[in-house]
Amino acid sequence: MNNQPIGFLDSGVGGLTVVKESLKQLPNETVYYVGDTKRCPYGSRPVEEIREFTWEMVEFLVKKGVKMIVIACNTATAVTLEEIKKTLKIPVIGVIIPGSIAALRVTQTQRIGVIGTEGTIHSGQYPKAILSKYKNANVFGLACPKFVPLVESGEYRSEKAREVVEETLKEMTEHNIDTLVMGCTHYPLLKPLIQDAMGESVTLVNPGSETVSEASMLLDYYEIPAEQNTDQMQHRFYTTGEVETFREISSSWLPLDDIHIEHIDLG
Ligand code: I24
Ligand code: DGL
Repeated sequence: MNNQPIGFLDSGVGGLTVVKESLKQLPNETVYYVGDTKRCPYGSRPVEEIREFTWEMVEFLVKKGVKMIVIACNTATAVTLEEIKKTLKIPVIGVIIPGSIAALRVTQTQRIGVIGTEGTIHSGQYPKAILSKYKNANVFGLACPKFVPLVESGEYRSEKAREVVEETLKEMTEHNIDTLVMGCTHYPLLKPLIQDAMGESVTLVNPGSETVSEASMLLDYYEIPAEQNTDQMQHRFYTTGEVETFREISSSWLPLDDIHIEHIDLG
């Protein structure tokens, strides 16, 4: 048993989609979340910047005494997971391997699409993870740089959003895939529009929820799950941006009242 928190990190607020899964699948666990909202988005930044910023968040969480780190951001996972895993003594997981395993689990044709930011798609980490488990799979990547701004504009249910999603994914519909990995924290919010654009025959995979399932298994493997939820557990959210904006988004998204949010400076 280990009641220390699990650390989640993300480029901003998108990783709250992963935290929501954690609150559901791991209700005994305390969440410490750091979101680099001031420097968000990471998706189109140079690899060197993504590395540096991600390391700053990792070091912050390690100092807070977390027992495990979940890199909730696909872009940060793509660029840094391997070196962070090698360097830290605590377990570190990213969203790409669990998302890839889930894609192979659900596909029947081994024709898999992956959508994400430019950083994630250009890294080639999703095809690498999928092909390392099944070399005859066909993996089709597509960067969708318009999707994050669409969600962050708050208009992710609008007619305009539907048009942007449909137009962007047109190319993906030509590959005859049966499975599509939503390889970005924000895309689960666009799920209904993505499903409509791809058609009912395509199964959508949310790497965030798969990652929390993997975290759950790892907690058991290392014998470090928290004991049955005591009322003193206190989730903490740290943002490099404005606390009030973070509060609006997190309180409308997460089933928590009285969210503890602090501003921090990194770098
Ligand atoms: N959703 C996201 N980011 C935003 C937003 C949003 N504004 C409205 N909605 N803003 O990401 C990001 C830029 N901010 C961040 C805070 O500091 C200042 C800059 C997706 C969030 C996924 C949990 C729409 C919205 C919302 C609540 C929940 C979900 C959602 F307001 F999409
Ligand atoms: N969190 C990022 C991801 O999952 C999306 C937002 C960004 O570009 O920073 O790739």
